[in-house]
Amino acid sequence: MNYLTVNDIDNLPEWVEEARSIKQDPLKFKELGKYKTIGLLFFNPSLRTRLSTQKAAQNLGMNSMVMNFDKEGWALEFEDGTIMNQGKPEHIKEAAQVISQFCDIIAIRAFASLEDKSKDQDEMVLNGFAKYATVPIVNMESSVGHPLQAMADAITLAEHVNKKKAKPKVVLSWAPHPKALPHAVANSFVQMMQKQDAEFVITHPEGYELDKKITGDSMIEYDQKKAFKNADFIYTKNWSAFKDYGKVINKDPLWMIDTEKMALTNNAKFMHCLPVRRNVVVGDAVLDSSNSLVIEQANNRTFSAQIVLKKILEEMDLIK
Ligand code: SN0
Repeated sequence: MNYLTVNDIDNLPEWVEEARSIKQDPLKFKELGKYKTIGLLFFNPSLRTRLSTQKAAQNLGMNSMVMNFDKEGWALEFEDGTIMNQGKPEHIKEAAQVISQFCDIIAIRAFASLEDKSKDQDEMVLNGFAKYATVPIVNMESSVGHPLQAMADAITLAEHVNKKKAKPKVVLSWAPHPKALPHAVANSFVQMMQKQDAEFVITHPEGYELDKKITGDSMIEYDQKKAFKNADFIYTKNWSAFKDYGKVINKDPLWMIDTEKMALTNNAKFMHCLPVRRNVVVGDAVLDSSNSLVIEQANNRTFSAQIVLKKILEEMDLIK
């Protein structure tokens, strides 16, 4: 079993429930991963993903090896049939098979280039490893998705949902940012919300439509204030344009999340995957308020990774 996208979750409510029970007793399965090794390969920076995945592995009795591949590894060639007389010394074919000799699970972080849309859409790095590795692969944010974040978000929503209300209103809001950012977090959040019983609305300025193949029938409201009306959760994230691929077409500061906008909601909880740029994406007063769930979201990254690793380890045991 690989964990490449949110669609690798076969039953979201069950996974959420199990993750919440693991959170109550994180060391319950501390023998499951004994003498097994996870390799964490980073092609981009990380704080939460690296530490929470290592922590999850440790809670399951696993050993973890971290490699900052962009700085410490050989630059990898991914194209088939290339004459390798340029800058890249090693091919993914050997690299993935070799790492599989040392690791029982390989986890990979490789952000979108935001330059080459087709390579990004094809998940060149993640799928390169998935194709040539001989062990399970876990996505720690690829070009298209960040399913460990989405799983943590699902746990956080479940913890804070008002059970008296039939369906929570959850809004995914774009917010301004100085840099071009990937679509991965937003994509996986949308896919996860499509598996939830909720009123789900996406709001962003025109031109920031996410990939239609992902948003499908999800509701898009271009008026941010209208979208915020009666919302129970505001999930904020910046992303660059998808159509005009990787471009920052608008930095409108009026889209920042502030207390006035939060006042339009049903006393909504504020969510963000972090890292977040204060007073650009969200105002201090919102981020520092008791309605902000960002620290708990980060905490839940451990239990998100732990449920994923547990499922993979259990399947390995079955196959053996
Ligand atoms: C990443 C992203 O996908 O948007 C990782 C989020 C988990 N975020 C950034 O790269 C932020 C960089 C910045 O300069 O603010």
